[in-house]
Order: sequence, then C-alpha cells, then structure tokens
Amino acid sequence: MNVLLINPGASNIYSKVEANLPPLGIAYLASVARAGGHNVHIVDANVEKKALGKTDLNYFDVVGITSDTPRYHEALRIAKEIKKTGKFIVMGGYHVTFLDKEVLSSGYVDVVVRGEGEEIFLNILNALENNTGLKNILGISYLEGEKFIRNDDALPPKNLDELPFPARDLLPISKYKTTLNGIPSANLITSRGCPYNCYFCASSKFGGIKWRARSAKNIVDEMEMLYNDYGYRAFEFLDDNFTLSKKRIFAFADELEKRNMTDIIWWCFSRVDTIAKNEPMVKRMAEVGAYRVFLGLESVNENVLDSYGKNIDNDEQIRAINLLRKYGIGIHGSFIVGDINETKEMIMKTVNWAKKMNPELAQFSLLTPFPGTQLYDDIKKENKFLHNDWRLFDALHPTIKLNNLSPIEAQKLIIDSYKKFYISFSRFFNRPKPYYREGMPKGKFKLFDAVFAPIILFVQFRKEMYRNSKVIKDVDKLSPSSIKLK
Ligand code: B12
Ligand code: SF4
Repeated sequence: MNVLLINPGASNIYSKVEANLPPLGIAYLASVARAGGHNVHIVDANVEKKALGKTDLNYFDVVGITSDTPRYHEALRIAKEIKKTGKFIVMGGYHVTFLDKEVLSSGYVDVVVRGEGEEIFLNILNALENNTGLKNILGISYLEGEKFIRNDDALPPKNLDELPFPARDLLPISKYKTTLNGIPSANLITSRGCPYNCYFCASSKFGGIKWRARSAKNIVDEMEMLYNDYGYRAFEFLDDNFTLSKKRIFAFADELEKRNMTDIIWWCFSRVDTIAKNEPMVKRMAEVGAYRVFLGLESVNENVLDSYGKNIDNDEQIRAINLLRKYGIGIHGSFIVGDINETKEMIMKTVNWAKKMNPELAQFSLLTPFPGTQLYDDIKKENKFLHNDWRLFDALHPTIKLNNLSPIEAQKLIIDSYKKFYISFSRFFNRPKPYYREGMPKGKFKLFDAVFAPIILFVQFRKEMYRNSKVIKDVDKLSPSSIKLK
C-alpha cells in the first residue's frame, strides 16, 4: 500500500516559538509499516507548512493523521479536505483514542486507532491490501454503515526493543531546531506506560499501568546511530518517566561510558519521588551528561498536590530540587495551577515558591481536562466545561468553570505567573539558552539578549494568549456531517 502520514500543524504559542520536534509517533508507525512491505511518505505540516498542498494525493491508498487535543480541529480539517478525494483515512493519537465515537461521527475518518498504533496500523494496511475486512483487528473503532463498532482493545507492544527505530529518514530532519544548551538535540522515547494515575493525566490509561522500558543497550544503540549518522551530541528523552528504574539508569550510564559517548548532554522528564529517593542515581546521571531534568513540581499547596493524586509532598519536592542542584543538573519546573477550588492567593503562593526555588526554567499550566483523564470525567459529569473548543485545550487557556476565579482572572494569572517568574533583574543577565534555535528574538548585543529579548518574547506570548481567546470566539465551529450513529 502507498501510505501518507500527516502531522498537522499547531497554531498556538508552541508553533510561534518553533517548538517543533520530530513527530516520533508517526515515525514509529512509518518504520513498522515500511518493514511490513508498505511504501510510506510523511508530511510534517508543523515544519513544512506548504508540503501538504504540493503532495499528489492520488498516489496514496491510505492516509494516516495524528492528533493531540489542541490540534484535533486542524487534524479534522485536513481529514475533511482529503476525504473529498475518497481516500481511506485513519486517525490516531491521545485525543482520538478516548473520543473515537465523536471522531467517527464527523464523517471524515474511516478508522480510529486507539492506543499505541504500530502493530494495529500495520494490521489495517494488510487487511486493506488483502481485502480481509476490519472485523478482527484489535484496537480500532469504525463505522459499518451507520453503526458504530469498537473492537476490543489491542495489547500495546510488549518488548519495545523489538520495534525498529523511528523512520527519521522520512522526516525533514534539518527543519527541526531544538537545542539543549545551544547544541542541536535529538528526541527519543525509551519507555511507555505509567504505573501512577495522576488526576490530570491519561498516560496510564493510554499506555497501561505497566511501565515497559527499552533496555539500556537498545537506547544507546539508537543514540549511537544519532551520534554517528546525524552528529547529535544532545538528546531529549521524552518518555513520561525516564528515571523510574534506577537499575536501568545505571546500566544506561555504563553503556554510554563503554561506547565512549561521554561528550554528550541530555534532558529527561522525571517524577519528584524517583529523584528524591535516589541520590546515587542522580550522581550517576550527572556523571554521564544529564543537563536538565523536567520535574513535575505542580504546586506548593499540599492539598492541591493531593487533589492531583501526585503522591508527593513539599519535603520531597525540596529534596529533589536540592539533589539535582548538588550534582549540577538543571531544573525545568512544571507547575499546574487552576485547581477547581484554588484562589488567586493559593496560585500566587505557588508562583512565589517557584521563584524562591529558582529552577532554570518554569512552565505554568492551567489545569486542563484532557480526554481520558479522571479530571475530564469529573468536569463532564459536573457540567463544568467552559466551552468545547479543543483548540484552546493547550493548558494556557481556561477550559473549566472554577469556583473562585473567572476565566479572565485565570487567564491573567497565567500571564502574571510568567511575568513574575521571568521578568526580573537577576534573570535578565542569567538566562539559560532557549530550547528552540529559531523563532526566539535574539540580538547581537548583550543588552538586547539580556533585557529586550525576554520582554519581546513576553509581549509576543501575552498577545498570543489574548489573540487566541478573541479570534477563537469569532470563528465558526467545524460543522460535522449529519451522520447519526446507532
Ligand atoms: C514531545 C511532546 C510535546 C512537544 C511536541 C509535540 C508534537 N506535536 O510533536 C511540545 C513541547 C510542543 C508539546 C506541547 C504540548 N503538549 Co505534549 N507531549 C510531548 C510528549 C512528551 C512526547 C510525544 C511523543 O513523541 N510520544 C511518543 C510517541 C511514540 O507516541 P505518540 O505520539 O502518542 O504516538 C503513538 C500513538 O499515539 C499512536 N498514534 C499517534 N498518532 C497516530 C496516527 C495514526 C494514523 C495511528 C494509526 C496511530 C497514531 O501510535 C503512535 C505509536 O505508538 C507527550 C508525552 C508522551 N510520552 O507521549 C506529550 C503529550 C503528547 N503532550 C500533551 C500536551 C497536553 C501538550 C500541551 C497541550 C500542553 C503542555 N503544556 O504540554 C502542549 C500543546 C501541544 C500542541 N499541539 O499545541 C499530552 C497530550 C494529551 C492530549 N489529549 O492531547 C501528552 C500525551 C502528555 C500527557 N501525558 O498528558 N508536547
Ligand atoms: S503525570 Fe507523570 S506520573 Fe502522573 S500519570 Fe502522568 S505520566 Fe504518570
């Protein structure tokens, strides 16, 4: 089969700062489909804005589109356009996994793939090629006439070492501009699934509560290929819990040293408790190039931490921060504000605490009910959605009716959090290098870099936040077709 895979473009602040990473999800689908004998082409509309318009759709038998929640609207717009040519359209990703019926009722998508899609997608392609029907394919939802069919769930890939590496050769690799400390960086996924069940996150529902991890050898094999063939010296591990197993971290460190890959730096996501409890692991991470860790610190208010189901407390947060500092590893702190009962004072307490803890970077997000989360189910049950415009589900715009804050107050608090954290004298002259090479204002003069660049960026950010809210209110909703499901 000739297969086209599409990564829809984002239109929010992430795209404005060129936060575009190679889309590993569809690159994995591509490598598995290719190994299965299919011919695959990828269009990443995030970095190649005009590529889709120039693609000859006649050539393809099947089109696969990925979608997270804020890009669902765009994914559906693309599906609508392509459907006019009569192509078979498959959609997958976090958003559609949990809203399969809503997606199919649009009339623009033939099959929704739920969960991790490598094997499922290959099964669909083979079934289409051999005309064997969709009935026996696990993990998919589709329509038979007007009848909605949800086949049983498929098991996610058990042994991740058996998956081929993502097909980066099908991506426009030179167009991705992410850096770590100014060094071009490559992204990898080394584990899937999550044994925790935080209130606002769908990870364990999406990938299961069993943490499936690649072996240290397999990870370093991929890094070595990226090191030798592409010249990367910086790496970003995007799995939800890179440090869940200290045994694996030690094996990973040994493997890097064994192969003399000691001139690299790397970044990962981590949970506070896995860091706080494991000083020898943190020390070892630092020895093999750990540059910065993204820590879900979330809130200073312990009752909010409890309502998020994080199972961490302030002592652990501080211990994790201090340990990373002790070994010279930077911190990217993530804070989630806007819990249903939070007040302005509580939020500012978290922001002030963030400032006091002084991580190199801070990210403030509004609590957002993404499909598949317990939060989503509760907000739906209590009828507390502010609107159903998925484009505003980017954790920067209000989506929930809060008890103590109006939407405008919540929106303003996010802007104020960033202002309070970043616009300060000490930060002006001590700014870490951005993750993204382009799209950031930058100048030749120290004063520009130090003072004006962050202010310009902040003004851009503020404008974007309000522009989105305003424009989106005015735009018509994409009208679904009139299919009624039984
Ligand atoms: C890298 C990343 C980003 C990057 C780049 C995103 C991008 N567009 O490439 C940046 C920093 C920009 C980003 C931003 C945000 N992100 Co983000 N991000 C991730 C992260 C860490 C890794 C993505 C990845 O590479 N995964 C690995 C691949 C292998 O998995 P995958 O993409 O899910 O693909 C598999 C399946 O989904 C499925 N599949 C996917 N597409 C398709 C298509 C077809 C046809 C088929 C058959 C199957 C299929 O098969 C794939 C292979 O198994 C994930 C968490 C995670 N661990 O996945 C969060 C995640 C995707 N992000 C999330 C969120 C909430 C956001 C933000 C909205 C908020 C925020 N502050 O982080 C913003 C806004 C994003 C936007 N589009 O505007 C959520 C998405 C929830 C949702 N319902 O949409 C996730 C899942 C984190 C979480 N656990 O909550 N993000
Ligand atoms: S926030 Fe992290 S630890 Fe919590 S469920 Fe999601 S991935 Fe797991």
